[in-house]
Amino acid sequence: MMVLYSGTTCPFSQRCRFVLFEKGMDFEIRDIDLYNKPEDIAVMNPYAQVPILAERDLILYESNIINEYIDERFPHPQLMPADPVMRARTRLFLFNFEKELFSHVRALEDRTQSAGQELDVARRNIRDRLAQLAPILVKNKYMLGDEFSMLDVALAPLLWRLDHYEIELPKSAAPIQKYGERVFSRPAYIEALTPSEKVMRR
Ligand SMILES: N[C@@H](CCC(=O)N[C@@H](CS)C(=O)NCC(=O)O)C(=O)O
Repeated sequence: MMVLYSGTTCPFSQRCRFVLFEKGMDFEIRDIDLYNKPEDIAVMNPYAQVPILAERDLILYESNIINEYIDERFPHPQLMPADPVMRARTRLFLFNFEKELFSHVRALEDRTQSAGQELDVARRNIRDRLAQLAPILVKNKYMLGDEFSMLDVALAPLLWRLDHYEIELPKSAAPIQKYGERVFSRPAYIEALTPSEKVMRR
């Protein structure tokens, strides 16, 4: 059985929990206290971070890599597009999300360690980049069109935390808010939320 080592407030772990619940297969989630990490975390992941997925002798880390593996191992519903061109575009989008959005999430997750100015820069960068994505969601139900995909999984934990991170989107980004609600109403999304995540959003 797959075991996911997960942080109860970690947006990257949330991505993997979300995919596991979308697939509806057997798995175990082990909550890791990030302030008191068990030693085996650093043995499994040289960066000593969660999420980590363990299945027999396979150990994986990095949320997007874990999620692609789960998607290939349990193909229904398929979250990466079948077409190679769309698949490549999706990977490029995932890379851009990490570079332009989630690199700033790190500062906001580590609020006690980051300076006030650094937090403001992170908030501004996230706000501006999300506002740029809004036009895609004026017509589209999900990031890739009608089909729910890995891009929606990757983005959702950030959209869920906007209030928590004190990020206010401009009015022009209303399609992003609506899109967020659509993703948050999926049964797998709700099932994957931890009690600590449930209270992050009013
Ligand atoms: N790029 C990684 C980021 C994982 C990450 O930042 N995890 C944080 C929790 S949200 C962590 O384990 N922090 C503990 C530490 O760095 O000591 C991914 O996508 O999985």
